[in-house]
Formats: sequence, C-alpha cells, structure tokens
Amino acid sequence: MINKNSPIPLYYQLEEHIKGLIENGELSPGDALPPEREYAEKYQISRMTVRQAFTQLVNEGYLYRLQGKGTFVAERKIEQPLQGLTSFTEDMKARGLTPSNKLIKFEIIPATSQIAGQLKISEYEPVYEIKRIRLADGVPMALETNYISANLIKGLTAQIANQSLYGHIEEHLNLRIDSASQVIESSSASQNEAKLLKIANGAPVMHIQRNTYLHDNTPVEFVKSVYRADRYKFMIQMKR
Ligand code: 16G
Repeated sequence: MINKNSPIPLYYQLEEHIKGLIENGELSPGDALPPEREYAEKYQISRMTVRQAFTQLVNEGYLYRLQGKGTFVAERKIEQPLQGLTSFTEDMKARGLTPSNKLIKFEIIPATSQIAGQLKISEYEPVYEIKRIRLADGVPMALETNYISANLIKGLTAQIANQSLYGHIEEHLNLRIDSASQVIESSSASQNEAKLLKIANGAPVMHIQRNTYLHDNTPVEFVKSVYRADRYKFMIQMKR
C-alpha cells in the first residue's frame, strides 16, 4: 500500500494508510502504534518518513505521543455542528455521552464595562459570573465562564449552574432562547486552563465567545469558553 513510484510523498501515503486504519476501526482509541522502526522496516522507508507521517497525525489530532512510552491512537473528536443553537447538556446527551459540570466559581459581581456592553446593561449592575468545567463521560471538554444579568435571570443558584442553564431558563423561567453569535479563535492553553482541562501546558485550544439573545433580542448571556482542540472540531454546512 506504499507505492514508491507514485508522485504522492511517502509520508503522506503512510499517513493516509494509518488514518484509514483508525477510521475503519482496525486501530481504536488508546491502541499503541508499532514503533517507527517497525514501520520503516516493513515498508522499506526511512524512519524520518515514518516520523513525518506520525507528526502530521499528531498535529491533526489522530495520534498522541507519550514521552518514553510511544505513540497512541487519540479519542475521536466531537464534531459540533454550528447551525443549531444548542446547549452543552443537549449536545452531549444527543451523542449518548453523560454531561456533568465542575463548578469552579459562582458569584454575583458588578458588571465591568466590557460585560455591561455585551449584556446591554449598565456598568456595575449585578451579573452572575459562573465558571464551570464541562465534562463528557467524566472527561473535561471545555471551560466556560458565563455572564448573566441577575436582574434578568433571577434566582440562579450553584445547584442550577451545576446542571443546565439553558434548561433552567427555558423550562423554569419560561423564556425563549432564540439566537446567538459566536466567534472562534485558536489559542494555546494557559497553565491554569491546562490544569483544569487536564491537558499539557500550551496544548492547542479554541477560545469561543458566544452572545446569546432571547426572542426579543435581549442579551441573555455572554460566554467565554476554552474548548480542547484535541477533542473538538466544528462543522458548518454551506450552500452556494
Ligand atoms: C454551550 C454554549 C454556552 C452555553 C451552554 C449552556 C458553546 C461554545 N457554548 O456550552 O454558551 O452557556 O452551552 O449549557 O457552545 P447548559 O445548558 O448545559 O448549561
């Protein structure tokens, strides 16, 4: 399956071959890959070529390396569609995963000018600052900090924040969450983010900012999130 006469670079052929094994399930998350040397001997290619293929696959999130232990198949990424306005709890349940939260902070603070501007309220008006680690089947996926006007959404508690905020707003307060705008930017995990998300310092993450509105365009939340880039990819359908 490695064709030396092909104009396609050898590392790329090997990369596609390993990707195929992962996609058809012959290699599963957590499986160790044979050492580079073995691949090199088997296909009569240089170890440099094998390393290049592995490095590409690590960068694309298919594999990960453990110092002194070898190269392993990574967990599949969650592919998150960007069309629907859904909550973390809904998204995880829809995938058959169990959502949970670890509440890091739950406070009422006076809105800074930035938060007030985002929520279209006055500076110093009370807002909830809710910081949560969001987990799927017990694995940290994202770190989210929500700002919600305390005059708009009354009576939030730590217990509610430990479950679904959208669920509470819609089912208990009978408000209709209607639209949102979202900006996604690549970044690398700070020391604190890495610790909370259980990833390496400086590992790739995505910073997501969401502004969410009720049906009458009242801002209902302003959220800053840090999503693990090794566990998430985003998908959007386009039409010309
Ligand atoms: C998602 C939203 C977040 C929202 C949360 C509500 C992104 C990037 N963020 O995580 O803005 O606050 O869902 O989830 O998608 P909940 O209802 O489970 O608390």
